Amino acid sequence: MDWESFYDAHPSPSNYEPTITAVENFVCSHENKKIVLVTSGGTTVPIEQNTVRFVDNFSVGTRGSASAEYFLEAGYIVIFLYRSNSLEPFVRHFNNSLLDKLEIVDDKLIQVKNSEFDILYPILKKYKDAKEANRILTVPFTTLIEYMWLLRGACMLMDTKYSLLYLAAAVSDFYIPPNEMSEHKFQSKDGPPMIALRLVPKVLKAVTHIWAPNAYIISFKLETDNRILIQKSKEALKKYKHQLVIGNLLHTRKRNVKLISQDDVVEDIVLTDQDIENGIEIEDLIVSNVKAKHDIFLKSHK
Ligand code: 9Z3
Repeated sequence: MDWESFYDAHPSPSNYEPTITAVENFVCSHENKKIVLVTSGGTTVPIEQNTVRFVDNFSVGTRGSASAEYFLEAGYIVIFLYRSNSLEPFVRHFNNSLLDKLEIVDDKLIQVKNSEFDILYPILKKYKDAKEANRILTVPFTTLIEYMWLLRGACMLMDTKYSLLYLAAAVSDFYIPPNEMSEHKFQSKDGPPMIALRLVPKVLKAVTHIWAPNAYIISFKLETDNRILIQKSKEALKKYKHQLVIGNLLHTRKRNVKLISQDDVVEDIVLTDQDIENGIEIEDLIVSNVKAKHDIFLKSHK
């Protein structure tokens, strides 16, 4: 199925209109400023219409949520399109530990423990500053179909050279069309369910050629076999003609990525053990590199 038929066959999710209107208002309020769409986390593929079970993937949203923070620091306006319940910028630092950082003073007052202040303050300050200046919009999705609609809608609103599309979400290649799904929960008494997965159409070509041809576009390539990572990344660049592929391997993704550009240059970003001990995050280095590339792009597209 091609991408046009995919959108024809799968109507927009119920909350699509208000969500995309919010994106449009946000984009309009930041005209001619550098703005990035960060996609983050994995998509779910329901296997029953009344969904009890779904197919998911490993992504927890570290790449996207950390990158969104560094983009804000680098002066970008951020649209964070993320899988509901995956990691979010700023909040990610406290996901399971917030309650341990607080103490009850008396039955009218709760405060941050003294020992936690220096950790919490800078993060809370950046969060509040970004929120108060309306510099970040967070847009959740859960299913593959929700993601596909929101990606298209957001890209079409961001078709300018000031836009960076940073497509870090782990998007399923396979899905079950709703009309082929069982309506109700599978019953074990009926034996093992037979599930036929269909291919999800590749939409990157539509992103680069139709929806946002003027934007600076970065896709991510995930592999588990080191021997094919660079070759597959180069193939994607050739096929979709966008600006950059960031390649990574499942097990080393937090310490090594490769940036592959149209001129066939491969840049390696590697964190040492020392860097990791010092709390350096690879997304900090990725975002600085990407920002420099986007600045050059902007200069050459005056
Ligand atoms: C990535 O490769 C991201 O870096 C990760 C980040 C998903 C590995 P985490 O969320 O992981 O920090 O746990 N994203 C793109 C994955 C993807 O689906 N790419 C497609 C492919 O490789 C192309 S668009 O075929």
